[in-house]
Amino acid sequence: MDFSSVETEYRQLKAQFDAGQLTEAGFKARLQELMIEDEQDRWWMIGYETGQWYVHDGEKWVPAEPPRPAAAPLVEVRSPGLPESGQQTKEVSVEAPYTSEAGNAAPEPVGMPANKPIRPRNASRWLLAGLVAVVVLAVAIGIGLRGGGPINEQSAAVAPVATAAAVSPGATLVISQSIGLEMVRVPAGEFVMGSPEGQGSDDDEDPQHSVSLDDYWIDRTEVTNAMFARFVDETGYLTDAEKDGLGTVFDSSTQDWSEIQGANWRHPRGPESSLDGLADHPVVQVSWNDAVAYCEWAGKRLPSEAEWEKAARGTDGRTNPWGEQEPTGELSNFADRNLEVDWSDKNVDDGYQFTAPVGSYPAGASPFGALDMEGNVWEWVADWYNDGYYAQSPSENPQGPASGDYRVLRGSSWYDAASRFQAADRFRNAPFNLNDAFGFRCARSS
Ligand SMILES: [Ca+2]
Ligand SMILES: [Ca+2]
Repeated sequence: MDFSSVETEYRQLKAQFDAGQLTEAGFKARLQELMIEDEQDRWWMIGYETGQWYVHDGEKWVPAEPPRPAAAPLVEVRSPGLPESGQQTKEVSVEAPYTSEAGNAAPEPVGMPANKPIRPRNASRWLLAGLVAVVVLAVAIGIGLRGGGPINEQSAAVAPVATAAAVSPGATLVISQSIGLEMVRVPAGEFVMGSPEGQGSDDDEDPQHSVSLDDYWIDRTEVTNAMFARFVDETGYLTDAEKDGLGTVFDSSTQDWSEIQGANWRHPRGPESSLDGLADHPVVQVSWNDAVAYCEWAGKRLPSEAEWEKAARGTDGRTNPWGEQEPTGELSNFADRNLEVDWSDKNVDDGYQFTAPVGSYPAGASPFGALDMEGNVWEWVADWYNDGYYAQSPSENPQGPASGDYRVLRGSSWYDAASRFQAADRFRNAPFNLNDAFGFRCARSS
């Protein structure tokens, strides 16, 4: 991508916008994707109204001409052959994150797209409107602060209130937040991570090793649609699925995953589906990027892979949060008789074909009182994935490899066979991938 390519794309997007084929939010989101970096590591973007180039000087966006031979001025073009809104070509091909062939097999992640740039932290979408809008917004924010806005989750999270005793042995505190989400505290200390050689479902779980972690808190359940909606309402955040115009949905009739136009967190099973009745179900169709954005807004972060596993299986090396046995209809939401697939257990009824309301299986709580650690939805964690990482990971507070192509997911889902359920099981996917079985929960240091 170079400056002239960005200008070409800008002109095409502008024409679509003027023709009503692209919403303002969609236009801004697409332009954000077009930010580029020059040889001096400075970021450049085009203002959506002005067509003017802006460069980020480390503090703010300022109008400037990009460092290249003088180019033709930006002119508005109207192309007769523009695609319909929602069908624009996109650079990133989001393929089905995994196949259904074996039900409990860890499928190969899909290929990587061209790298998306890491934006400057304060490159918010409203900057696209230009400096005037920035000034207006800054004034508005100032007024809002002086007026004392409502307390948001972030401020509530800073001052947690102890409200309940342990729900099971080992859980020491539960904190409540303003929107009803509880976190459980996991005390500092060692636990057994991974599986002995030859005993894991894949060979990326060995060597089994002892890991010591500092104190931390982790959400008691997966993040719900109601909680995610509040984040979006307050921030105007657009998820990767919304920006790309499609999500990935499991189709029981084909027992496979399909890319569906219009599937996103608001329409988890495709454009005809809605969140009606799903407020307390885990949010899905969210990428690792989306999960990170939510947790940051909430004043939290994603758990490390080690933090997730300790919260799930405690310190005694047990196989599942509740102990050694495979899941039952009282312990977890997995591929039971409600999901018509070859690998489902037809003798068990856990009550749900797809997601279940979070916290539906209190008998399946982990030793620290965390719920849904196995089943319901897969959960993104912070770490990059590397199948050999356990042979070299530090014994204290491991944070995962320094880089990688895939991020780790943990905990299995409504899609997975009971036989897959092991708290040490590791899965991975590209950070922009998503489907209706991927969700997350957040953590924070004590
Ligand atoms: Ca189920
Ligand atoms: Ca889960």
